[in-house]
Amino acid sequence: MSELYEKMAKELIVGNEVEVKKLTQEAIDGGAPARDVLDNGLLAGMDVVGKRFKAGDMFIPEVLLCARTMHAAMDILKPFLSEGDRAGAGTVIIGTVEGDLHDIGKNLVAMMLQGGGFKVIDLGTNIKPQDFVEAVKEHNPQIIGMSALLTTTMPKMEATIEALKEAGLRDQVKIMAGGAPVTQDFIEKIGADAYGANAAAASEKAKALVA
Ligand code: B1M
Repeated sequence: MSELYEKMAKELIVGNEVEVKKLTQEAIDGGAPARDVLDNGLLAGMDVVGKRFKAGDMFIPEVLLCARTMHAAMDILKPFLSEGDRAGAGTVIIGTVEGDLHDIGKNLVAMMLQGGGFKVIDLGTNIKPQDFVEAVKEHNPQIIGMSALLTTTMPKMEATIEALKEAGLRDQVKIMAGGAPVTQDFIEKIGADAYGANAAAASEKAKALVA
C-alpha cells in the first residue's frame, strides 16, 4: 500500500484530481482504512504542498488545484470517516473565522465529528463573530468549533468569544478551536475550552467536552 500512498501524494502535489480520486478509490476498495489513506496519502501530499508554498516554489493557482483535488478525494473518504455513528452526542457549529478562506482542515474536523456521532452544522468560511452568535441562537449547539489558518485571522477567534459573551451566550456553549497556527497556549489566552491539534484529536476533545 505504501507505493500507492506515495503515488497518491505525488499526484496530489501536482493537482491531478482524476488520478488522486482513482487512487483513493483503489485504496478503499483494497481494504485500506480511510484514516490510513488520509494520513499516509493525502495529508502527506498536502504537507509537501504547504512546504513548497511557503518556500515560494508553488503559487496560489497551483495550491488551489491541490485543494480541489484534496476535497474530491475527501468526498470519497467521507462515508468511511463518518461511519462510527454514535447518534446523539450533541450539536457542533463549525466554521472558519472571518477573513479566512481555508477550509480543508475544517472540513476534515467536521467529518471526524460526524464520525463521533455529532450533528455538525458547517457555516463555511469567512464567518463573522456575529454569524456565530446568530447560529448559536438558532441551533442551540453544545459546541462551537472555530478554525483559523492565518496568523492574521486568529484574533477573530477571541472576537467571536467576546461577541458570545456580549450576547449572554458564552456559558451555554463550549468552544473549541484549531488550525495550523493555533496552539494550546493561545486557546487558554483567549478563554476557549479546548484545542484540537488535528481532526482526530478534535473529535476526542469534543466528546470530552460534552461528557
Ligand atoms: Co494558504 N496559507 N493562503 N491557501 N495555505 C497557509 C495557511 C500558509 C501557512 C502557507 C505558508 O506560507 N506556508 C500561509 C499562512 C501564513 C501565516 O498566516 N503566518 C498562507 C497564506 C499566506 C495564504 C494567503 C494569504 C496567500 C495570499 O493570498 N498571498 C491566502 C489567504 C486567503 C484567505 O484565507 N483569506 C491563502 C490562500 C490559500 C488557498 C486558497 C490557495 C488554499 C486554501 C484552499 C482551501 O482551503 N479551500 C491555501 C492552502 C491550501 C494553504 C496550505 C498550503 C495548506 C492548508 C491545508 O489545507 N492544510 C497552508 C500551508 C500549511 O498549513 N502548512 C497555507 C491541510 C489541512 C488538513 O490542515 O488546515 O492545518 P489544517 O487542518 C488540520 C489542523 O490544523 C486541525 O485539524 C486539521 C486536520 O488534521 N484543525 C482543527 C483545523 N481546524 C481545526 C478546528 C478545530 C480543531 C482542529 O476545532 C474546531
